[in-house]
Amino acid sequence: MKKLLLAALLALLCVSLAGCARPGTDPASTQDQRLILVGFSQVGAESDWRKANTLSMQTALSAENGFRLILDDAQQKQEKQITAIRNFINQGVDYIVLAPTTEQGWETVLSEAKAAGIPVIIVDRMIEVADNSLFTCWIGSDFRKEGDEAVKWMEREKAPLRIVHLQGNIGSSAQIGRTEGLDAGLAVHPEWQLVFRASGDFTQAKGQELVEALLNEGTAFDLIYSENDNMAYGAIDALKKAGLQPGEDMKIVSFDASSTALHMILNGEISYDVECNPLHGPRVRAIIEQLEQGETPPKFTYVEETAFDREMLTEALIDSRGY
Ligand code: GZL
Repeated sequence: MKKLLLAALLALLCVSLAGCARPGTDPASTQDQRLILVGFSQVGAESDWRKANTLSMQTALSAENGFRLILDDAQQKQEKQITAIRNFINQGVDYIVLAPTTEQGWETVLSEAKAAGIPVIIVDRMIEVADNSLFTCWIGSDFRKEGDEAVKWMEREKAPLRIVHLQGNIGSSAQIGRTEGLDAGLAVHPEWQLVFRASGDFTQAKGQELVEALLNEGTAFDLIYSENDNMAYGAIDALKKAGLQPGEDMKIVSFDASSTALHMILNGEISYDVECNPLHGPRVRAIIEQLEQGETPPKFTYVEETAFDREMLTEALIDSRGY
């Protein structure tokens, strides 16, 4: 009899536990419902930086840390991000994380997220909206400061420079800020000349294509200002294919400071690389945990970043950086 009573009590306990779902979630599966459901709209997988950023988010927002992450890869298209956000709203996620392709065009869909009562966290690049209440907070980089850092190094060259400028996706904060930095440098250095400027979409293939075309046209230049490492890799491939030695025949300044690029600094191919730190996962996890506790994280958080030349680098330092 006692065993029967105990079994009945245990069964009753299991049923009541299964009922303790996160408010507003469908008690589909007991395990899932106690997890914080996060919809993450990611730009794409266009670069080492982006892949490191995605891995950082997946590692931090894991089930063992109390999250269920729904990742959407927008293949660098804003319209795909807008669709993904609407899907997240329909799925009733607890939070939306957006790594925006560009700065403009977010009012409508973020108003829908706000109307659904879903907090939106913006990571990496910035968005331009008239109403800042459309997102809860932003964490990312100061891209203008990154551009100024690169220009400071270029000034140390103390030489006339014919500059090839490989831009990232036009309209992204990373492109806007890094381009502003270079333009500010060009404005005060009449001995610098911009001989070419175009977008390589932050991809290695496009970076190589642009520089190959320049070399085929016989364009002469002393420095490539590449707004990310993957376009710099493409530029290096193009230079080597033409029998030129990057770092000798012309210098390359890049952004992101991913491990492959830092090794290219050690071998002399890249001269200077401004860090853009992609490891936002732990930062976003901390923000969500603060919000879960009813705390208010800062509206804007800039990530501390540095820059690297050959003198600063060792294999050990590169290995210690995590991406
Ligand atoms: C910068 C990030 C940029 C990287 C590129 O924060 O948005 O996008 O610099 C990436 O590598 O494609």
